[in-house]
Amino acid sequence: TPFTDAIRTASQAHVKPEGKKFSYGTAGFRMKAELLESVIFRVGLLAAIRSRKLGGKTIGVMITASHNPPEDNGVKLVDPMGEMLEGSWEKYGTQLANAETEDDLVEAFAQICEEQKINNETAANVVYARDTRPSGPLLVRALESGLSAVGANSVDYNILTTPQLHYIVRCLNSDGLYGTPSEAGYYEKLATAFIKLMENKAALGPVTVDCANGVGGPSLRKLAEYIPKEVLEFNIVNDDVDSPAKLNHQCGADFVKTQQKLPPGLEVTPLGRYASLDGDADRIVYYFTAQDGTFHLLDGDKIASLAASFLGDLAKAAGLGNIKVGVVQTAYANGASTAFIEKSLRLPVSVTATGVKHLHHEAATKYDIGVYFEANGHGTVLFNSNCLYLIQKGHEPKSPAEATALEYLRSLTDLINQAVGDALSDLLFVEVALAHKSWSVNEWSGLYTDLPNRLVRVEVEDRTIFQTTDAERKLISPPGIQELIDACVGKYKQGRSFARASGTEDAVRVYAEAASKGEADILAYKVAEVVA
Ligand code: NG1
Ligand code: ZN
Repeated sequence: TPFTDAIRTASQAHVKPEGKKFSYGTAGFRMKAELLESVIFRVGLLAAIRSRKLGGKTIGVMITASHNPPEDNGVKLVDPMGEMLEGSWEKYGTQLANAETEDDLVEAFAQICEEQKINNETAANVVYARDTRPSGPLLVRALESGLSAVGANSVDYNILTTPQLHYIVRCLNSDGLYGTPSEAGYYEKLATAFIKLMENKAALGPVTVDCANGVGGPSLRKLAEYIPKEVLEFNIVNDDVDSPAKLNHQCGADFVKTQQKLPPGLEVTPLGRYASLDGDADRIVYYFTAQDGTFHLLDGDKIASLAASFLGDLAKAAGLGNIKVGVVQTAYANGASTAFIEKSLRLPVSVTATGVKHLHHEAATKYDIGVYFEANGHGTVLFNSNCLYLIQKGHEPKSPAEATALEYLRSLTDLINQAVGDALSDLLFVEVALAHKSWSVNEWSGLYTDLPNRLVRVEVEDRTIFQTTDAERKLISPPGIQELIDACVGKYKQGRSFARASGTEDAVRVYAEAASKGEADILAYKVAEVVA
């Protein structure tokens, strides 16, 4: 390729740690930041190839390690419509990252270009951003060095939340139809839709948002400037991005979801609304304390249930009774949420493998309005083209009430990030749903009661032997294990349990739920023993 010499020279400044094996997984590349420099340099090469393959469409590169500790970092590619990199290309990321020498690297680059029939004269366009981690600037330089070695045009968007970069990528590839491709354009689009949706709705009182001391803090502060206090007041906490050690430490969405408790130091008023973002602001969970002080979590499943209920009602009110509203979950969704959506809301639920790309794909292809959320709070709502057509012009409202509901739906398609799960967009969406239903957190929480559950991490010699089927709910290998798990589950009322290899950590995860907390714990430990 014309870039052989440039790649070879530039690569010498970003040497691969010898013998280290890298893999582009569900979350891209993620590890201790000091191991990442060569990987990110090579991701620059991959981003350029991907852009050329797609005729010069803009590709995004996000440098973040989300909810992981401050000393970690990571990198992910964003495809033109703001989606995760197409799965079949992940192997190229792995291939480039693992090339041991400069010779191996130029050869791998040439091989991928040949396999994908890349015309290296085509322009390559790449945009990138990073979260607030201290390792970010150095890694950005490695990325820039990779991009320039292969002649890519690039724009640095500096510090953004992950979903903001996804938004910008989608804007850049949508001829101005999705929005203005800038950080300010993002705030304006969300705030305009939000203010419209909150017109004539009673104020809810302030919402307190724990920003995990990550990039969500400064971003939410800027967003809040576009929203009058009378419409919604934000109480922003844990937004110290100048003390790296505080990032995701004893705060944030992952802490609250896994520990099922308040972030220490948070002052709470009973029945107030509290939310926590993760370190790159693509996940959110809500929670509150009752009058008696007990903690109640409103996780991704509760958000999905609220969203499905609200949107299902709105579609009917708009006279769009034939629109197919559905919910996509993973095996980690609480069984009580699935039962609520199917039996009380009478809406279909699909279950996919873990990893947002699977949920996103299912929601986009199976439903007109597809609500998808992981239990940990990552998710969004997708409106397909049929639905967008009906909402925008295809459906003639038959009454003023239908016209109003249609108008609401139109604003919701602007409020809800169509590219990826987005904590800031989800935050505003939840506030709208509660305001429209005139619900307090109590009423939202009361949609259903979570089944007690337990998640256990099991260290095993080789997690790759754990192969699953049925959306990861059943093991097909090692042989005989699933039968043992079934036997354990059979002993517990409302028991459900499964084991699968984590896609992001070197471990097997065991999930169990049952009628009581004690039983869920015992079931989880019994199944963990079977797996270990
Ligand atoms: P793994 O490590 O494959 O279980 C975790 C989360 C996923 C998803 C990914 C990507 C659980 C049980 N798993 O996946 O939901 O968020 O990380 O970040 O929470
Ligand atoms: Zn995240």
